[in-house]
Amino acid sequence: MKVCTVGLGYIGLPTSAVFANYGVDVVGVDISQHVVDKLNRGEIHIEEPGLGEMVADVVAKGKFRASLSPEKADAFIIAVPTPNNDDEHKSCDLTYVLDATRKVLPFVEKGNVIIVESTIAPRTMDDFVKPLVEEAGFTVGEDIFLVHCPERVLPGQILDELVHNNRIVGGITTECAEAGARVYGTFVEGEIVKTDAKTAEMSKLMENTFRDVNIALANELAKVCNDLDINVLDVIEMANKHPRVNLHSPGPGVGGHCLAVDPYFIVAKSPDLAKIINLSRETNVSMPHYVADNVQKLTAGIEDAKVAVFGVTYKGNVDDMRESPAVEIAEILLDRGVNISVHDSHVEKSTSSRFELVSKEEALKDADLVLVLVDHNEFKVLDFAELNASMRRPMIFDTRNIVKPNGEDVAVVNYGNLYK
Ligand code: SAJ
Repeated sequence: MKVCTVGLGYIGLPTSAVFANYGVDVVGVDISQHVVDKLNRGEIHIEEPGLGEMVADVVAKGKFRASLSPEKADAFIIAVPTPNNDDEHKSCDLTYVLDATRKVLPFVEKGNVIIVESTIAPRTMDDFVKPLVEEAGFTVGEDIFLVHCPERVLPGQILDELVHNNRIVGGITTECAEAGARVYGTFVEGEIVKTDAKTAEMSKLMENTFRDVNIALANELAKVCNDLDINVLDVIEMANKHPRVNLHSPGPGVGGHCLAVDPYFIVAKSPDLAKIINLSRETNVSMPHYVADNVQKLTAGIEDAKVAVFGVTYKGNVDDMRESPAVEIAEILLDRGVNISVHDSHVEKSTSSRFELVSKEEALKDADLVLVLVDHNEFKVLDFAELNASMRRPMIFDTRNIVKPNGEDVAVVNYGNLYK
C-alpha cells in the first residue's frame, strides 16, 4: 500500500511515520520547503517523544519521503489545521481542508480512499467535501471511498496512542467505512469502530468538549472556593473519591489546538442550543485574567515587582504555544505594566512578538514571584535553594498544583491556599 498524507504537523507527521514503520510506502506533503527539507534529512521540526528516532529510521529505510506536491497513492490522508473563523461564534475554517482536497483530487484514481483526519464541524464531509469529490467526476462509495477518521491522540503520547487507541472510521457510505477501516487496520491495535461521517465528526468534537466543560467546572469551582475560603484542591480530592465523580484540574486556562478550538464548531452550528458548551468556553477563557489579577494581588506593595514566568506552552512537556493561556497571561501582565521575565526550555523561540525567552537563571535573578503556568517536569522539582539565592523575595504562584513545599523558606501559593 502507498499512502499520501497532506499536512506534516503534529498529527500528519506521526501518522506518516507510523504507517511507514509498519511497512507502508508514505509520501508526506507540506507547504513548507523548510519542513520538507528537514524531514528528508531525517530530522523533525516538532517535539514529540520517540518521533525523531522513528522518522530518522523510516527515512533511512526509504519508506517515508516528504514533498511539496501530492503523488498517486492508494489512500490520501488529510491532516491540516482547522482554525476558528473570525466570526461571531468562531465557526470552523475549512479553507485548508478544502484546499488540500482540491490539491489531491488530480492524483486520485478509482478505488482510492480519501480520509480527512482534521477535526471538522458537524456535517462537513456530507455538505462540503463530498460535493468536491463528486464535482471531480467520482461516485462516492462506488469508485472513491470517502471517510472521516478523526485523530484522537494526546500530544506527548502520540506514537503509543496512534497504535493503541480505538479509532472511529466514519464513511459517507458503508463501503467507505469498510475501505477506511482496512487502511487503519495496518497498524491500529485498538478497536476500529465503523460509523457514518457525521456521527464521527460529532463524536470527535464531543470528546474534546466533554473535557473542556469538565475543566470549566473545575475552574469555576476554584473561583467559588477561593471566594468562600475553601481549599479547592482538597474538595476535588474528596469528591473524586466517589466512584462516579471525576472533577478535572483547575489551571491557568485551556489551550492547545483542540479543546480551545473545537467546542466552538458545535456552538457555531447551533448557537441557540449549545449553551453549556459556550458558557464553559467563556469560563475557561476568563482564567488568564483571573491569574493576572491574583499575580497583582500577590505582588501588591512591592515596588517594581519582577515576575519570573515559568512556561509558555499550552501544557507540560510539549513545545506547542498554540492558544496557550500562558502566552495570554504574559501579555496581560505586560499590558498592565508588570515587569516579567519569561522562561521555557522546551521552546526555541517565542511565537509572541511581545516577549523573548530567557534562561532560568536570568528569569529568577532578583524576581519577587515565580509564576508557574505549565506543568513541565522540571518545574515539579524546582531547586528551592536556588530560588532562595537568586530571588529578591522567594515566592511561587503555582497555577498547576505541581510544586510541593519542601521546608525551605519559599512560600508556595496555589489554587488551594490562594484565599489565605
Ligand atoms: N487542562 C486543564 N485541566 C485538566 C486537563 C487539562 O487545565 O484537568 C488543560 C491543559 O493544560 C491544556 C488543555 O487543557 O491547556 C488541553 O490539554 P489536554 O491534555 O486536555 O488535551 P490536548 O489538547 O493536548 O489533546 C486533546 C485530547 N482530547 C481528549 O483528551 C478528549 C486528545 O486525545 C485529542 O486527540 C486532542 O485533544 C485533539 O487533537 O483533538
